[in-house]
Amino acid sequence: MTYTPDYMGQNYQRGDINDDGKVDAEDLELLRRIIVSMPVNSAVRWAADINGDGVVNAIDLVMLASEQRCF
Ligand SMILES: [Ca+2]
Ligand SMILES: [Ca+2]
Repeated sequence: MTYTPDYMGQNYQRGDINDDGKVDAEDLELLRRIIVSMPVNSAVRWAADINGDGVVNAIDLVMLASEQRCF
């Protein structure tokens, strides 16, 4: 099953993984899940790839977390 945000088809903002218009702890939690195993479509994957290197991994999580100061 692929995660599809509520507002599919709109322009994604990098880091705003659930596409609700803000980057917050919910996006951080989603990014964690994507890294672990959650399948997502290419638009969501793009939004989750914070540093834009084509891979969604722990580096993106750290970058997003540091922006959110969650750690
Ligand atoms: Ca968001
Ligand atoms: Ca990345």
